[in-house]
Amino acid sequence: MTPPPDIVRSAYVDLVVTDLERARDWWVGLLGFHVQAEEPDALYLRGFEEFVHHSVVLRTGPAPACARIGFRVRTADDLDRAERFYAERGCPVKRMPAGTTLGLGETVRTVDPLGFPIELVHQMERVEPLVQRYELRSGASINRLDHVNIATPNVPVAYHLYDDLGFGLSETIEDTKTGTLYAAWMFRKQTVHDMAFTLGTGPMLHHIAFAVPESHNILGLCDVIGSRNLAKYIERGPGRHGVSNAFYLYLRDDDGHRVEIYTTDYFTGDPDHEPIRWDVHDERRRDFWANPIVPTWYQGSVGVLDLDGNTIPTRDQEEATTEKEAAGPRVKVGADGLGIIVED
Ligand code: 4SX
Ligand code: FE2
Repeated sequence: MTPPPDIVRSAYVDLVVTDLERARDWWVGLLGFHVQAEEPDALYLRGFEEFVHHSVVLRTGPAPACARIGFRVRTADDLDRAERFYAERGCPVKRMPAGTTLGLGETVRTVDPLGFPIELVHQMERVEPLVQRYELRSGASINRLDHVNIATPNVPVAYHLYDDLGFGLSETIEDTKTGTLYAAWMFRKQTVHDMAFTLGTGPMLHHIAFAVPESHNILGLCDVIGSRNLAKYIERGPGRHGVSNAFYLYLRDDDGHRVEIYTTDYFTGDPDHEPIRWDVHDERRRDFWANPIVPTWYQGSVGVLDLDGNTIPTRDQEEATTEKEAAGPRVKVGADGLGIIVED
């Protein structure tokens, strides 16, 4: 096995939207993303602390989907390592020449063993810093892409893949008695996560999260949403996460893409950093104030596309299978084992 590519961070997502002007009103007009570039069928967006071309591409298409999840790698050689890493695992791999996507150099595209379309890039176009262009900020004052959360029917398999890719583990939700792993948060950059895994029907994109400066930016966005009578877009929160300690809000756009606004998690870069393991029965794990989580948050996700743009079929979440669990009530694990309990 070759060494994995040196992934610096999760860097971008390419999303399919069904009405680009409606999406612009939401992503730019309401949330406050900066439009770096536009084409007749695409918008290239970034936050104000991003120094490269984009962290989101919105492209018009027939049905909402996630076309790609992008990772930035440290050197051009890491693209070769990426090609070998995924090929060794039986994944289709395609090299795309520089400029295939506006703002990106050469990339490696694959569909990973979990069924997700992953793209790795080294060279990204550097653009004008906007960090202190406060007069341009609006909405939630979006700073940067923080993480991508994927829904997958088998979280341990996802954990092992990203462990092989050199990701660190920051937090888990597990049944400390049976050892069942329900969710995991993993990082390359030195924060709580670049990728997280939610147990559920997959492969599907669960959400993408953007860091904003402070919790008041989230509360301010909520007030604007209230004033404009747009509360239908709020799915969960605002609140304080147990896992990650971040302050959060989840929104769904008109196509069902789930966007988390996220702020003030913690540093994970010490060499002896230890993961925090939450028991699945701890009511504070997902909301530190123990507010209940709306069921749609566990259920709704958006499908992903293969290298030819076709929707990848999904598998349902797997039911708990350990011996101890089999002896008790049958538990559907999509809701961390608690929300939905199926009696035999
Ligand atoms: O719901 S959780 O508190 O487990 C959580 C969800 C923590 C951090 C996240 O980024 C997230 O999406
Ligand atoms: Fe998140």
